[in-house]
Amino acid sequence: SSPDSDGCTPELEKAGLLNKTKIAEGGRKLRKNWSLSWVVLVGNSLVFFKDPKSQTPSSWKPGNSRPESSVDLRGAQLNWANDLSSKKNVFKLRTVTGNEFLLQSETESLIREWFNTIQSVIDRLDRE
Ligand code: I3S
Repeated sequence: SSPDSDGCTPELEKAGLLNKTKIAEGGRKLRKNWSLSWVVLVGNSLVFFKDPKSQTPSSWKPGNSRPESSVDLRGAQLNWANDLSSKKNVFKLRTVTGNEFLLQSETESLIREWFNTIQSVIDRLDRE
């Protein structure tokens, strides 16, 4: 059986580096500020960490891995959003609370995997 056969530990679905910017907070538009983010999809949440490589050596410690922010995927909406950026391979994630994020990768196959995996979590939560 799997190490999580009791279902108590949220399963890590995916992790990797993506370009990220928040574009709205509670429905209010924000100014874009793209940065590279370490993105982790675990359980019902998408969790963002600062890219370790963008930090100074002295500021980066393994125990320093406090998430920057976390997004509840229940009721969230996912849409391709190439009209919202000059960058390619961009999608928009909108939470029920009206927070909106753009996520982007130069690698099309990679961003498609992220889109599909996040969408499958949203679909699973919709069915609950
Ligand atoms: O959608 P926008 O406003 O054209 O987004 C661009 C700007 O946010 C720009 O910063 P400032 O104009 O605030 O200095 C960013 O540097 C660009 O990356 C934004 O556009 P893209 O097309 O990269 O999402």
